[in-house]
Amino acid sequence: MTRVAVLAGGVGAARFLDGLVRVVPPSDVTAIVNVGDDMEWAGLHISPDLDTITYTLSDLVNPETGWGLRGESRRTLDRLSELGGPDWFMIGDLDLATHLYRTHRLSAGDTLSDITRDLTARLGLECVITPVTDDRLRTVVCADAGELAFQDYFVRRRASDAVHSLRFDGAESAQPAPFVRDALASADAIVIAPSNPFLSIDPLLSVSGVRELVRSSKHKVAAVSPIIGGQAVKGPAADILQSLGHDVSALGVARIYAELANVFILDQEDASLAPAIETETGMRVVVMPTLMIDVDAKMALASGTLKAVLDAA
Ligand code: FO1
Repeated sequence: MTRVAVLAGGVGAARFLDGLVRVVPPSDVTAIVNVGDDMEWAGLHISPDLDTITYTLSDLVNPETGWGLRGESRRTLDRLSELGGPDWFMIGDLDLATHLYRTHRLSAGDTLSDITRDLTARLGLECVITPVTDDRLRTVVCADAGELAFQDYFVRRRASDAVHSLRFDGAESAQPAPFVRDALASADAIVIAPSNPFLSIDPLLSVSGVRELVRSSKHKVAAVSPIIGGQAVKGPAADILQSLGHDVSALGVARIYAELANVFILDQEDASLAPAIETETGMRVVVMPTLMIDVDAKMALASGTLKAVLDAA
């Protein structure tokens, strides 16, 4: 039995987990998921990263976007738009059911982690998917335009603002959700998924005690680079590295993770950076293909990452 905990954001993490649950028994996997992207939309609670991971692992995700549900329409959104309601965030007709269900249960006093457990069980998933916290946590992006709520920055303004800094509203008091501490402490391996280090992983780590737990487990932690050839596989990670004054490369990411991880998974395209990363950060660098273009690639990345971290531990 190899228990694996994965610190997870959205699409990149979902793809990594999709490979992981095919190479180890899914019941040995816990995804600890960012909720800094959560928002209230038309009175509903939306948890994009939890849903992206849940839909991907249950093979329901829209393969073109990597989020939302396959085959859904936007009829409700179009009608909402005609009524003058919010229409800049694409909530599909089938996805809407998840938000209705979640919001209804939250308003009845249930926790986000309980609701997520029930949703994932309904979909037949055997792995644990848990929000990092049941408390309110919201990523706020500080830019020239002022303080922007995460989805305002990311979707409405198309991540076009230079990011000056980020803060995580609620982090001071947010407590880990019930299984988070245990999952980290009892894991044989912890993987920092190829997610955005600033927008997906940092909010997770800001929850009380989580960074400390990961740091003290450093011998069993691997981080997978979300940057290949100086570019993000998806999203604004490269732009944010730049605007926050980091090296726009896998080396820049490795410096950020050096305090937390023992192993750094580097794409083959960046193999020439391996010696510099090892010397500068002390992490063991393992080079492999990290682009998750199909199921085989996802499985190879997951098993390669696991082997690297277990060998090094
Ligand atoms: N991303 C977009 O770029 N545009 C959207 O309209 C959008 C809607 C959306 C609805 C539900 C959901 O679960 C995710 C959605 N996303 C959308 C993705 C989401 O903004 C990001 O993937 C994450 O928050 C970043 O990890």
